[in-house]
Amino acid sequence: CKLEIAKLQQKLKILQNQLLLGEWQLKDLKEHKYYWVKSKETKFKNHEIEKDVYLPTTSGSLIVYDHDCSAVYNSGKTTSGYYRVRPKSIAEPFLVYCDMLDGGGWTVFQRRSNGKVNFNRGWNEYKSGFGLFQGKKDEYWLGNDYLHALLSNKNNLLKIDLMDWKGVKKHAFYEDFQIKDEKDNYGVEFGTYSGDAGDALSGGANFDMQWSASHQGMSFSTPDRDNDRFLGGNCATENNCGWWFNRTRCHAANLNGHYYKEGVYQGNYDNGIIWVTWQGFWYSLKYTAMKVRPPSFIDLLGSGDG
Ligand SMILES: [Ca+2]
Repeated sequence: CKLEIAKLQQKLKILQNQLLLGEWQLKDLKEHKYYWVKSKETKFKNHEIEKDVYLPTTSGSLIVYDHDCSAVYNSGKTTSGYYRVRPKSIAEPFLVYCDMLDGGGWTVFQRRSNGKVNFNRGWNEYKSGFGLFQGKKDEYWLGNDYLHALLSNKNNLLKIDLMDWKGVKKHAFYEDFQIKDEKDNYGVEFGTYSGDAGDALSGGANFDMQWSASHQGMSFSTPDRDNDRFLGGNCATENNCGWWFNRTRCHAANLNGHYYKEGVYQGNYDNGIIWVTWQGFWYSLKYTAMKVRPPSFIDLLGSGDG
C-alpha cells in the first residue's frame, strides 16, 4: 500500500509539472504577440469593421532551438521561416527568420524589401531590434544585443544579398564577421571579401574613399548617439538610420538608409540604401538581406533567398 501511495504521489508530481508547463506556455503565447500573424482583411473599405484575426505562424510551436539557424537546420528543420533561437550567451530566446535556401542555416538579422518599416530610430531600438517578424519579406533589424550574442565565441560568415529595381541580384561574403558589445558601441569587424557586388564594406577602390568611408572597426551610431569619426556632425542624423559610419563621406555601404521607391534618387544627402561598389551613392537598392552562419556551412553558389 505504501508503495502504491508513493507511485501515485510521483504521478501527481508529473501531472503538476505538466500543468505548470502548460501554464507557462499559455502565458508566453499571451505575452508575445509575435507568435501570431494578423490576417489581412482589407476587403472592407469601412475601417470600423476591419478585424484583426490572429492565426498561428509557421513557427507556432514553442520549441526553442539551440544557438542559431544552423542548429535549426541541423535538427532537420529545412524549411525557411521564423524560428526561436537562443545563443548560449543570452538568456532570452528570440524569434528570427531562418533562410534555409542558399545552402541553409542562415540567420537573417536585417532585411529591406518594401519600405514599410521605419529605420530612422534611436540607439535603444537598434539595440533591442524592431520591425516585422511575420512574413517572408518583412523588414526588420534583429537588434544589436541579439546580433552580438549570435556572433560571439565563434567565427561567422556574413552574406549580404542585394537586388536592384530591375531584379538584378548581387551578393557579398565576408569571413570572420564580428560585432563588439554595447560598451564598445557594437564596433564591427570583418575579414576577407568575396562575391560579385564589390567590397563596399572596406570603402571601395581608392585610398581616399577607404580612409573616409570604410566600415572596418567602426562603432555603431544612431541619430541620438554619435560614435562616428565625422567631426562636423552625425552621419546617422544625415542618413536617418543606425549604422557603422566613418568620417566625412560617412559610408560606402549603408543598408539601413532611407527606402526610396525607385533606384536613382536625389537629395541633400546620399542617404539611400547604398552599396557603392555596385550602384554608387545615388542609387537606392530595392532589396537587401544580411545573414550569418558558421563558415563550415560555406556554399559558393550564392543564389540567395532574395
Ligand atoms: Ca560625429
